[in-house]
Amino acid sequence: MHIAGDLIDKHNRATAQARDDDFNALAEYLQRLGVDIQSLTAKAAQFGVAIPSWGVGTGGTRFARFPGIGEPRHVFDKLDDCGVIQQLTQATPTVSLHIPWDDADPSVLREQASSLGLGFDAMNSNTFQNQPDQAHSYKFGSLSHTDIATREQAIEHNIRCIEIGKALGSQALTVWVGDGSNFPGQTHMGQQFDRYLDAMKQVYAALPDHWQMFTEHKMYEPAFYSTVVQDWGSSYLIARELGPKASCLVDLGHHAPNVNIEMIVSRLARFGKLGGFHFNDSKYGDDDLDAGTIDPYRLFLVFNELVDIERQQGDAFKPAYMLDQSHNVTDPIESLMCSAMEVQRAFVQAMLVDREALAAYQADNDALMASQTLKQAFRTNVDPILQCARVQQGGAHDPISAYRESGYRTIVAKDRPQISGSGGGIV
Ligand SMILES: [Mn+2]
Repeated sequence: MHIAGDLIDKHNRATAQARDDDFNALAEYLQRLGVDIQSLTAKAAQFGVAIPSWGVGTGGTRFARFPGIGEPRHVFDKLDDCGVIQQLTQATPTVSLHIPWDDADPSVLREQASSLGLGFDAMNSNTFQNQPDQAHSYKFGSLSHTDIATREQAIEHNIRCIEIGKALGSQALTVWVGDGSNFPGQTHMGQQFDRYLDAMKQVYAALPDHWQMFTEHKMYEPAFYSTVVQDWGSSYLIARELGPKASCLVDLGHHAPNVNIEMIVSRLARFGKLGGFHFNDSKYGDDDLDAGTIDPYRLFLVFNELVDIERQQGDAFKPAYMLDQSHNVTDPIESLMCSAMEVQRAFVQAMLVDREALAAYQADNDALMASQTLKQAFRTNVDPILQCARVQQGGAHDPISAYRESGYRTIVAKDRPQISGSGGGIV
C-alpha cells in the first residue's frame, strides 16, 4: 500500500514557495564558496541507505516491548512500510531481509518489492536464537559452538540465506553471531575463534563470485564477557582470513562510548576491508537510537572520511549503507525516515568540506583552521538540498508531516491486529 500521490502533490505545492526561496538563498551562499548546488542536489538524490525489515516493527529492551498499533504482521506488511519510507524520502531504495523472520516465496517477495519500487540489499542470517523446528540449540553459540553438529546446522542456515538471496537479487550476506561467553574461563577464546573461522570459510565457499560477505563486530550482548567478533581488529582478521569477498561492517552503536569510529572507518578502508555500515546512534552502549539523534557531528565525521576515501578510490569504493535501529517509543516508520534523512544530510554536509583548504591546513599543522574547515561544512543547513532532491524524485518536502497527514498507520491498523511480540530489533 502506498500514500496517495495527490496528498504528496498537495503537500509539496503548499511548501513550494518556501522551498524555492530557501534553495535559492543556499545556492547563493554556496556559490560564494565555489560550490555548485545543482550537482550537490543530484548527488543527494542518488544517495540511498537500506532499511532493515526488522526496523519497521517496534523493538524492545531486556525489560519489555510495547507494541504500537498497525504493526506489520509479516514480511509483506514490512515491505509495504518500507515502500512508504522510500516513497516519501526517496532515500531508501532497498530492504535488507532477515532469515528466518522474513521467510517467504522469493518470487512473491520480488514481485511485491518491485511494485513498491524496492530492491533487496544484504541478506541477514540468524543463528542467535532457536527456531521451533531446530535440532541443535544456539544457547552456547552457533558458528563457533563446541559441538560440530551445531556448527554444521549454522553453516547450513547461512548457505540457505545465500540461496534465498540469489533468488531475490541480493548480492551480499551479513553474518552476525551472538557467540561469545558470559564468564571468564567459560570458553577457550583462541579455539573458539578457530572454530568460527573454520565455519565461516565453509559459508564463504558457497558465495557466488559477485557476492560480498560482511562480518560485524559487537563488543557485548547477548554475550557479556567476550564476543567472538568483539572489535574491528577481530573483524578485520576474519575478513582477511576469508578472502577478497569478505569485508567489515561498522555498526556505529557497537562501540564503547568515546571510541573514535571515524578512525576505524579510515583504517578499514585503507586496507580495502570497509564493507559498509549499520547506522544508528548511541549514548552509552548499543542503544540502537535513531541516527544522528545523540551525536550528529560524529555521523558527519564518519561521512567526512567516506567522502575523502571516495575521492581517492573513485567508483570502486561502494560501501553498503544500512540503518539498524530499535524503536521503542516512536512510530518505526517515522524514526526510519528521520534516520535516512540524517544519514543523507551527513553525506551532503561532508561533500561541502573544502578538501584543498583542509589539506593545506593539515600540511601546515594548523589544527585550529583544519577543525574550523570541518565545522563550517557541518554548520551549513543543507535542508533545502535534501528537500529539493526528494521533491524532484516524487518524494515529500517534509516526509514526517506528509506521513502524519496521510493517516497511514491508522488505516493499516484496521487490517493488522495488535500483536504482543515479534522478532526484536537489537542486532
Ligand atoms: Mn547491526
